[in-house]
Parts: sequence; structure tokens; C-alpha cells
Amino acid sequence: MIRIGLIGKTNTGKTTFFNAATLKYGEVSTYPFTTKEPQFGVGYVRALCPCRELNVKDDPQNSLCVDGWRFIPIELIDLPGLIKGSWSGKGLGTQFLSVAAQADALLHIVDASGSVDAEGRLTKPGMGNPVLDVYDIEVEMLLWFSRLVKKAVERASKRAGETPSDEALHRALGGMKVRREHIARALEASGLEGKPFDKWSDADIREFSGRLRDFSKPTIIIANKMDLAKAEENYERLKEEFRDRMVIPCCSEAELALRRAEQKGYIKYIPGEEAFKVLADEKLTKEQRWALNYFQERVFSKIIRTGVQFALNACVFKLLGMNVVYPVEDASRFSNGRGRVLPDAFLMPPGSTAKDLAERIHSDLAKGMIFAIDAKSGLRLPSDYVLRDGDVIKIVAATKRG
Ligand SMILES: Nc1nc2c(ncn2[C@@H]2O[C@H](COP(=O)(O)OP(=O)(O)OP(=O)(O)O)[C@@H](O)[C@H]2O)c(=O)[nH]1
Ligand SMILES: [Mg+2]
Repeated sequence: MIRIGLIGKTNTGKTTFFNAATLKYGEVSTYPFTTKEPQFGVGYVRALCPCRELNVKDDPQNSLCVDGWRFIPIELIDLPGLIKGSWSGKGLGTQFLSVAAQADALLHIVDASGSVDAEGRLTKPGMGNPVLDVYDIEVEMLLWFSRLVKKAVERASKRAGETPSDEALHRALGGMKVRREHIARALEASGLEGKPFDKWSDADIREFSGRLRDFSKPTIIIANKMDLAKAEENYERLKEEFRDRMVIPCCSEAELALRRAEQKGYIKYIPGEEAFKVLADEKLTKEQRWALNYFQERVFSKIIRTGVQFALNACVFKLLGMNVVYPVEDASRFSNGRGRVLPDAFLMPPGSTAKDLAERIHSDLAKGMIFAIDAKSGLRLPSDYVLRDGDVIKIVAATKRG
């Protein structure tokens, strides 16, 4: 399953975001460093389900279908707040970072209202500086990567004169979910291809580490607490400063409140929607009514949506470029062997082929694979057909005998 880690300073709303996305009950408070241990939970990305286009009633198994929207599970990791010195182990920093290392991508949650002071306490909006907050955390990430790369390079350079094959680095950085292609790209981007390890300067290590950090842990900046004063101003500053990054405005608190209200049946709200509808006005307390009005005025009217679902989708589909593919066994009924229609939705990395899909379903299926069928058109596809978003695919394999 795809993993997304939530990083950032303390009190920026990481756990609120996590709770909203997973409907868990992680502790949220106004005190700094509330989250003490990483927490894992399941959230969802949302994609248009082919059930409407194919005019079938689906029966999902690994995912959910709500009003024609398919919700596909991903794993989220809520991390304790990072601080200056986390990279060197301060405040259990390296332990938390090694959990972040298990992620495929990161959401860097920032308090866009700037209401967290240098010690991590909540103060008046505008007192903190979200742009500097982003840099502080980036520095921690970079120092941490540099430290691990330095160790890896030192280990490799003991075998004197060894050129930096991506394999040697890959072995040394194995625990960080760094893929070989990330290493190859980082070597190329930093102009270090072929330079022997024992000739790498500190500047080389820094340059390579920065590239590797960006390629292996792509990151979106989440401008959270957009409902508060000063947030819009700071959101503009964040966009201006980090022009080559995605910056997404968000109000985690609104998403959390709306999902809980939806669970209780007070409102109709599908995560990611640009509106919600009150169903049981008479059941609402005065405070709840006030809160819904507040979110309408301070969130939906200002930033269109709460941004939580939007951020998860942007991360999986835009940043990681995943495609949703629906494997079926019966290409005319769009079902599995037991008649479940469009049972599974798989997130496949960009460039994956029909053969990769077969491998994902079962290695035996991939071994015996002859071709695939595009269930929507009935067209026969070669094993190396590159999957496209929304494909419904049947894998045809030789049946095993004996
Ligand atoms: N106004 C507003 N407050 C928010 C929002 N998101 C979180 N908060 C508040 O910010 C405070 C901190 O939230 P948490 O979710 O505990 O923050 P955290 O980043 O997990 O903090 P640590 O676990 O200490 O690192 C709480 O008082 C939340 O209610 C938001 O979108 N808007
Ligand atoms: Mg927390």
C-alpha cells in the first residue's frame, strides 16, 4: 500500500489532518508535542469509479464506492513534531525520521496562520513565520539525508576507488525506501555519475543528498489552518517562496468536524466535495450550527474545499503519478470469479504494464500470462501494454494442468 507521512513542526495540525483522513482518534491538543509516537492509519484517495460509465452496480472489496466515487485505501503516518536537531537524534528525532523514511511521499503540514511561536506554543495568528517553518524542517530533512549518505559513501569508499554504482549506494541506503532509479537520477542531477566515492567532497555529498531527498520523498506543502486570520497572506507568501512545489490550502479542523457530523447523520458530505448539506437541523446544538456556519464562511467560501482529500489525491495522482486500474476475471460482466462487480481498485505506478498488474495479483498469473483484455472495449492487449488511469483489465493466462 502507498504510504504518506505527515511531517512538520509541533502544533501545526498533523494529528487533526490524520484523524480527519482516517477517522481515528489520535490525541489533539493545544500543547506542544502532543503526539509522542508515530501512528499508522488508513486514509483514502478518491477517483471516478467506472461503474457509472459501464452502467453496472459494483460490489467493491478492497475499496469503497460512494455516489460513483471510488475510495481507494492508502496508509498514513502521523509523526511527532520535528524540531531543530531532529536529524542528530534530538527529541528522538532520528527514530521519527526513520519512520518518515518508510513513506513514498510526504505532506509537510505548516500552520499558515503563523500562530505557533518558536517554542511550539499557540499564540496569536501572525506571530510565527510559516515560510521559515518550512525551511527549518527542510534543513532537518537535508541534514538527516546527508548524514546517511555520508555514512554510505564512506562505507563504499573503503573499497578504494570504487565508482559510485547505484547498486552500492542502494545497498547502503536500503532501509529508506530509496529506489535505484532515485539514486541514478540524483547521481545524474548532481553531476556525480562515475566519480569515485573516495573523491566525493562534502559539497558533493550535500548536493547529492538534496537531490535524493527530493526524488525519493516528494513533498507537498500543506498550508493548514486557512480558516484563521493571516492565513491567506501567508499562503500567498508560501506559494511565492516555494514556486517549484505544490502548496495546498487546507483546514483540517473543518474536514474532521464534517466527517464526524456525517458519521452521526447530521449532514451529507462526501470527502473532497465543495459543499455539505445539513440533513437534521433540529438535532444540531447551537454550537454545532455555529461551527458549520463558520466552516461555510471561513473555509468553503474562501478556499472552495477543506483541502484534506484534495491533498491526498494530489499526492498520489499528481506527485506520484499513480493510475487506478480495476482487474476483473470476467471481462463481459466486469466481475471476479465469484461475480463481484469491479471488486478491486489498484494504484499502479506510472509506466506499469499489464504484466505488472498480473504480478500484483499473483506471481503465478504473471508467469502463465498470454495477453490482457481491455474489458471496456473488448480489445486484446499485449503483456507490455502500459496501463492507463481507469482501465478495467482481464489477464488471460494459460491454465495450469496436473
Ligand atoms: N483553526 C484551526 N485550528 C486547527 C486546525 N488544525 C488543527 N488545529 C488546532 O491546532 C492545534 C494542534 O493540533 P494537532 O493536530 O494536535 O497538531 P500536531 O501537529 O499533531 O501537534 P503535535 O502532535 O504536538 O506535533 C489543536 O488545537 C487543533 O485543534 C485548523 O485547520 N484550523
Ligand atoms: Mg500530533
